Formats: sequence, structure tokens, C-alpha cells
Amino acid sequence: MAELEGLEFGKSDFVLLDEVTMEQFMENLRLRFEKGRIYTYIGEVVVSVNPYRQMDIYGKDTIEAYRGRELYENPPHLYAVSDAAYKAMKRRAKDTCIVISGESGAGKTEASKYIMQYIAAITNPSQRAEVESVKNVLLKSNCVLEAFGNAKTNRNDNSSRFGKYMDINFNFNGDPTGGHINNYLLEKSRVVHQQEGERNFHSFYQLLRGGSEETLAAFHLQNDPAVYVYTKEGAATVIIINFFTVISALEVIGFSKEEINSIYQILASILLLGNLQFESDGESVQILGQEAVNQISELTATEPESVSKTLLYRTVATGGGEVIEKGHTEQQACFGRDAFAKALYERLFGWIVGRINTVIEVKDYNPVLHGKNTVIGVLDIYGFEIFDNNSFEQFCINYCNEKLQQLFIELILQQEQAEYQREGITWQHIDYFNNQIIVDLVEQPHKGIISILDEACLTVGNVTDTVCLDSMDTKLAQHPHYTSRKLSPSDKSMEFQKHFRIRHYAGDVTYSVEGILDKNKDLLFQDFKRLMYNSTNPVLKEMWPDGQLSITEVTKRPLTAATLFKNSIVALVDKLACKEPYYVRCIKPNEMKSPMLFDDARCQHQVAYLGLLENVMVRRAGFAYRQPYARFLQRYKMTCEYTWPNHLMASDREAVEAIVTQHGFQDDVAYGHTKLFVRTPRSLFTLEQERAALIPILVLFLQKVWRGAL
Ligand code: AOV
Ligand code: MG
Repeated sequence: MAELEGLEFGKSDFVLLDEVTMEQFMENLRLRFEKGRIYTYIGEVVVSVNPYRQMDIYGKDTIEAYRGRELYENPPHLYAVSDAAYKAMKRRAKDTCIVISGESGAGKTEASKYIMQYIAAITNPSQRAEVESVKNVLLKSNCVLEAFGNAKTNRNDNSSRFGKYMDINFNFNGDPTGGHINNYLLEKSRVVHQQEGERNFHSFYQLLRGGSEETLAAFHLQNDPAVYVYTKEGAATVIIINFFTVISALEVIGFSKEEINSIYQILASILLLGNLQFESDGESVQILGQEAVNQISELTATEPESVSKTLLYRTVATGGGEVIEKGHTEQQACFGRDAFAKALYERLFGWIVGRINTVIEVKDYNPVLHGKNTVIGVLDIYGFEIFDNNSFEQFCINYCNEKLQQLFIELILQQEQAEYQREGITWQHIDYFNNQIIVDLVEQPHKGIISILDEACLTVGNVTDTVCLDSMDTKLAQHPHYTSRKLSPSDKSMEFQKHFRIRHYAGDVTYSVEGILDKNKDLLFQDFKRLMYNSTNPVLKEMWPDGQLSITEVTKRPLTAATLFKNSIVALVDKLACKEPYYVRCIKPNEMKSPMLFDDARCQHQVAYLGLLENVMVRRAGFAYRQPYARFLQRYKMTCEYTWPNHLMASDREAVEAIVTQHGFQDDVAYGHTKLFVRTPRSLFTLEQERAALIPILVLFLQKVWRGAL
């Protein structure tokens, strides 16, 4: 067993602080960061500070040290909570989940990978081939999903641009039998446009920079991202990427050669589409460059004439049920091209996830034969974001983080309450800032921002972004977390008329309404869907099943992007809420990605909005520490004459009472049915100090015994 840390590393659990103040909290957090102790507990919650350097704390030895141990037996670590979640799942057949939160770049994705590696390492000791293969696919899926779903942003060089919730299924032996990945709203607008200093998804650069000459020639590509409109913004940035690692991961997962080829054909088509230009002679619109059209049609296994036609015309059903073809304006053609490129990528991503799911889904599981199938869920989603320009995507991402914060509040409180109730202990209430008010501002039916956006999208006629903003201003003028330039004209920080601001739990974010309705409508002309459905490439066809609908069958009012996202997040929260939760709260130490810098103001801000101080208070106001009687005895029996080396009392509980009474803190504890609850950490601290003082004496004593001196 690894040694517990000494006091020079600060307090390993924030509940042990002498006083719960922001100063003490920050002092401890900084001290631990500076000493390379990036993890600290609040009870069972792990607070993690991104070290921005490789740490030697994830190796085999460390995994062994944490395997099967209790939380307090080792220094704080992700492995300890992973093990706790695993034990709860295995011993008590509980479905558990590990929720990782924190702002962009705080270390969520890295944490999720370490958690999965730990679970993979401690399971299947007998090396059964089918379990090993499931584990392998689960681990390899990360590499593929990161290639297609991550990108460099101004906050994080490897930023997740989609949300990921992965369920890992276990059999009665505690070995993984399969899994399922849910992905949430990929930021597809990135395919066609990136902010200054940012890049498109990694996959494009991997192909362009890593693909062999033959590969690129076969896809009609040049090996220079600067040549393509969609990738030129991030072309100069070098990030170590390996095309072949991704290909080999795809192969291990079970993608066929044809499927892998189709994936890259789609990427190539997107890049070529992005370079297509249109020209209008005042009457009709033409595509500049027939060669690119031919190449796209070859890559997508469609006819060149169909590609051109789809890019230039749309089919519409008239009121009288007649179907006509309507030519695009130049602007509409550009809009259609970009919408098509985005949809191609989004469907590709969804298809890849679905394809991985078919490989890892639990097959032939018979609960009667095999016992209950239990689950550990790992949630790694995009963190709270504030950019220079915030749009629909940030609005969705930040709403999602509000929902998760809300869940944290509910579950952590609920968990405490449930524990006290189970153990027959009276509970004391602590007040929180409850962010429900912000969640409501966004999602409330009829009154919330999503409803107002939807209403504007569904209204027939020319509702512009600005008209929609006016409507929000009217309906939300009184809301304490909403404002706009019109509502507070003196506010110089909101430069433009087309902005509104939400006071989020994690800070104020100013959103631009420019293009917000288009993004919410997420319109893609039906003709593109039909074009893809009619592709002779079976992979592509499979991605576009809705292309078989004729124009008159198409649903008139599909759900908007915001509503679809809201529904998926509500379902996610429901899924999480019925599992036993474990939390990792990630903190970003600075904006420079520096391993040296602990920016006090930035860290304190995160500690405040994550509600960590309140978390400590709740943990302490009730009882800071709790331990099963047997565990408590094992650790402290040496400090009491009635319990050392063994007690003769009727129960462990009585023996524990003897220790507590001998040390005089009987007023500071409560006796639950199975656990001792200690209110202030000071009591435990006294015991710890006494134990620490006794250990050298005991060691000396034992050495003498061994040497036969006694
Ligand atoms: P995120 O997932 O929280 O952001 P990441 O997990 O991608 O953040 O972490 C950002 C970067 O910080 C990584 O690429 C690493 O360089 C570094 N890092 C994080 N954790 C560790 C660690 N434990 N050890 C070493 N380096 C680390 V976002 O996905 O943007 O919300 O959407
Ligand atoms: Mg991430």
C-alpha cells in the first residue's frame, strides 16, 4: 500500500481544513498544485487541477496500489474514485456513473481516459479473449472519437467539440461485456468556419498532412490544408497527429477497408465542396469549376449532373401539391453548399459512433444465466466556454453545463440526505446558490430562450435575428440573469445591438444573435438528402435514410437544433440521476497552458462557481467524516487500551465508542447503524496525530520483538 501523504503536501481532503474559508481552500489548493499533488478530495468528490505536464502517477504500480482499496487508504487519485465506482457496481450491483466537469481545458477528457484505462487494467484477470476484445474496442474508440470530434480552440488544443457519455456494461464477474456511446451535439459549424486561431476537426489535418501521396491523389487532394477554404485558418498550426494511428484504431474496432475508405472519401468531398464557388449572371447561377464537381461525384458515388443540380436548385412543393424546381440565388447556393458540408460531417460522425456501438453492444446476455448486467457510465462533455465571439454553439454548451451543475447540486445534497436517513442521523440544511433559475431562463416552455428561438424559427415570414432578439428583450426584461444592449444601454462591454447576455453560474457570457435562427433551424434542402440516399456507395446511403422521402412526404416542421439538444440533455440527466454518482471537478490553473502557473484569481473563480466551498460545508455541517465501524477500528485501535491489539466487546460499534470516549469527543459524533459519523475533522485529526506518534514506537517495539530483544 502506498504511503499516505505527509502534511507538507497540504490537506488531502478539504473537509480537514481548520476553517472553511475561501482563503484556506485556495491556500491548500495552491500548495498541493505546487507540490505536484493535483488531486484533492471533498469527501468522495475528486478536485483535480490540470498539471499541464506529464505526471508519473498513472503507471502500473499506481494502479496496483489503488486496486480494491478504500478511498482514504491512499493519496487522492482518479483511480480511487474509479475503484469506488467499480466496487459499488461489483459488490452492491449498483449502476454508477462518473461525472467529470469543469471548464474548457480543465482536464476532463484526459481524466476520462485515465478512468477507462484503470477500469480496463483491473478487470478480466483471467484474460478471457472476448472480454479483452471489448476492452480494446472501448479504449481504441477514444482515439477515433477524438480524431473526428476534437479540434484546436483558443481554449484548448484538443478540445472536445461533442459531448460523450459512455456506458460500460459488466457481467456478474465484474468484467466488461460491452458498452454504448451516446454523443451529444457535435459543433458542426466548425466544418465550414473557425474563429481566428482555431482549427477544423483534427481528422482533416490528419488526412491532408498524414495521408500518403497515393491516398491523397486517389481523393483528389493536395497535402496542404492552406489550399482548402475549410482548413486554411488552422493550416499553420502544427499539432502532433498521426493519421495511421487513427486508421489502425479503426481497423482494431472492426471497420472494413471499404468503410475506412468511405470515411476518407467523405472528408475529401467536404474539402472539395468548400472550394466550390458560384457565379451569377443576373439570371441564373453557375458553379465555377466542373472538375471539382466531377471529383465530388466520383467520391460520393453519384452522378456529376445530379451533384450540380442539387447545388443549384431545390425542389419545392407548391400549395396546390405541385412539385417544382426553383433555382438558388448565389447566396442560397453558398448556404446550401455549407449546410451540405456540415451535414455530411455530422452524419459521418454519428455513423462512426453507431458503428462502434454495434461492435461493443452487449450480445447474448441472459440475465437469468449471467446475473444482473451492471453499468458504469463515464461522462465527458464540452466544458463551459467563453470566447470573443459566442454564438449558438456556446449557448448550447453552456446550457448543458448549467444542467450538469444543477444535477451536482441535487445529487450531492440528495446523497448526503439519503446517507443520513439510511443511518438514522438528523440532517442539517445548508444553503446553496441554486442555478435552477438560469436553467429555467433557457429551457422553460413558452418563456425560455429556446422557446423564443423556436417560435421565431417556426413563424412563417421574415423573422430576422434582430426581431427575435427584440422578442427576447420584451419577454425576459425582468429576468435577473438576462440582459441585452437595448435593456442596459450604458453597458459598454456589450458593443453591438445584436448581443444578449446571460449571467451564467460560471460567469457572464455575451452571445451574438447573428445567424442564430439559421443555426437553430438547421435547414438542409431535401435534395441533398436524396442525392446521398441515391449514392451507390452503401456506407453513404446508410447515413441518409431520410433521403428516401419524397418532397411531399417530408415533415413540415422538424424539431429545431436547440430543442433536439435540450431533449437529449434532459434524457442524459435522467440517465445520470438514476445512477450512483461519483464526481471529478476539474480546475484549469491558468490560461497559458503552463505547468508552473497557479493563477489565483482564475482558480478562485472556478472554485466559487463550481460550488466547491459549499460542497465542503455540506460535507462538514452534517458530518465531515464517516467510516464503517470495522474500518475505523482497524485504523485507530492502537490509540486505546481497550481495543489494542483486539477488543473483547460485544460489537465493533461498542469498541469504537470506547475509543471515542477515551479521547473525549463523544459530543462530536453520531452513531449510525453501520458507520461512525464525526462532525468536525479536528477530532479525527487528534486521532491521526496520536496514531502517527504511536507508529514509530510500535515499529521499534515490533523490531525488538522480531530480534528477540523482548
Ligand atoms: P477538457 O476536456 O476539460 O477541455 P483536456 O482533458 O482536453 O480538457 O485537457 C487539456 C490539455 O491539458 C490536455 O491536452 C493535456 O495537455 C493537459 N492535461 C489535462 N489533464 C492532464 C493530466 N492529468 N496530465 C497531464 N496533462 C493534462 V474541452 O474538451 O475544451 O471542455 O471541450
Ligand atoms: Mg474534452
